[in-house]
Amino acid sequence: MNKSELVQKSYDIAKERYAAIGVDVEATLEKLQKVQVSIHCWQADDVTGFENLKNMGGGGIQATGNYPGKARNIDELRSDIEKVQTLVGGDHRLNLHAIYGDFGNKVVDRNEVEPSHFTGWMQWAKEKNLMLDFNSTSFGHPKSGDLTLANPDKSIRDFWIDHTKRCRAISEEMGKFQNDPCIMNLWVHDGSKDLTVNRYLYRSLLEKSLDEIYAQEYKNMKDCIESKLFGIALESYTVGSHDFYLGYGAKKQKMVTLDMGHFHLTESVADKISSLLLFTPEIMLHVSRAVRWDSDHVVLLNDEITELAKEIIRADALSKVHIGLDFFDASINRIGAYAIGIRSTQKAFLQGLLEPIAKLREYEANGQYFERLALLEETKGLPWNAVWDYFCLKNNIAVGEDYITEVQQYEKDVTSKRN
Ligand code: RNT
Ligand code: ZN
Repeated sequence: MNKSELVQKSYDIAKERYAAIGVDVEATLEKLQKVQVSIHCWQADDVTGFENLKNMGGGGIQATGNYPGKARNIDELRSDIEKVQTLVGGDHRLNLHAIYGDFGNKVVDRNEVEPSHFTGWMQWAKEKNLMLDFNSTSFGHPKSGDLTLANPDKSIRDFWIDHTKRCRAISEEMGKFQNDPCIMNLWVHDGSKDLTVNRYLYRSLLEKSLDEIYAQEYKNMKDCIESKLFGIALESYTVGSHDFYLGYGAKKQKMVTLDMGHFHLTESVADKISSLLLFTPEIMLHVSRAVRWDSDHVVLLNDEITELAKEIIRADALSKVHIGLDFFDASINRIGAYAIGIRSTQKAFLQGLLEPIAKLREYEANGQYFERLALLEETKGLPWNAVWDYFCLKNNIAVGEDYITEVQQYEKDVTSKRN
C-alpha cells in the first residue's frame, strides 16, 4: 500500500470509530476546511518591517535568535508566505503590521502612512486568495518610549492617535477591497519599569485616546484591543491591562484580543471565551506559546491550545472568534516555524470538532461525572490523527512529517541564498 492508500484506509476506520460515539467526521472536515487562520507576517522577518526610518527603539518587542534567511524585503516576505500556503490546508488570512508598507526608498513616518502604501499588498493578497488583517505599530520608533497613547505629553499622544487613526483608515480600505472586514488590532506597550503613582492618570489618558481614535465609524473594518501582563523593561505596570480592555471592550462593544502569552502562566485563556462572548461582540485570538513568560515560541499542539479550541467549539462560536497567530522565533527555520504553528492550530481545532459533545453533555446532565471524565480522557487517544492526515491528503499538501523535506528544499533553493 502506498502512503495515500494507507491514509485513506486509516481514515475509513477512524470514521467508524467516531461514528460509534456520535461524531460525524465528514461534517467535521467540512467545518475545519472553513477555519481561517490569520497568519502573522512578522515571523518571516523577526518583526523588522520595511520602514526606512532610523533610530528604532523602545516597545518591548524582542525576537531572539539569528537563524539565517529572514525576509529582507516585500518580495521575499511574499515568497515566504506563498511557500507557507503550500504547506497548510485551507484558505487563510495574512495579518500585516503598519511597518510592512510598500514604502519604496521613501522615509514615511508613522503619522504619514496611507492606504496607498498597502495597495500592492491588497492586489497581491487577492491574487493569492488571502484576506488581510492589520495592526497599528507603536513600538520600535523614536517616539515609542514608555508611553504612547497614554503619554501625558499631548504632542506624543497626538502623534500616536494620528498614526492609529490612519491605520484604521487603511484597514477600512483593505476591508472594502477584499469585500470582507479587515480586523485591526491595537496593542500598545505603554507601561512603567518601576513603581508609578499615576496608574489612574495613564489609564484615563489611554481611554481618552481610544475614544478619539474610535470616534470615526467604519463599515469594512473591525477593531480589537490587546492587553498584556507586562513587557520587558516595563515590568511594574501595564496601562492596557486585561481589566482595562475588558472594561473598554464591554462598554464600547469592541473585540478584545486574547494573546495566550499575556496572562499569568497558570491562568486559562480557554476559560475566558464564554465570559467574553457574553459581553463583547466577537473575540480575536493571538495563538501563541509562552515558555516561562510571554516568549512567543512556536505554537505546538499542547493542552492550552486544545482546551482553547474545544471551548470555542463548545460555545458554538467559530464564527465569532477570529484565530490569529502571534509568535516569532528567529532561532529556527522561519518557514518551518510557520508550518508547525499553523498545522498545530488546525490540529487543535480538529480535535475540538471531533469531541463527542452530545454524549459528554448527556453524561453531565445526568450527573454521571465519572463517565464524563472517562470519555474526556479516552477522547485524547481516539484516532483524530487519521482524520488529520486525510485532511492534508484531501488538500493536496504534505501528510505528516513530509513537510520537513519541503521546508528543507525551500531553504536550499531560496532562504539560504539571502545574505
Ligand atoms: C506584543 C503583542 C503584539 C505583538 C505583535 C507584533 O506582546 O503580543 O500582538 O506581538 O503586534
Ligand atoms: Zn499578541
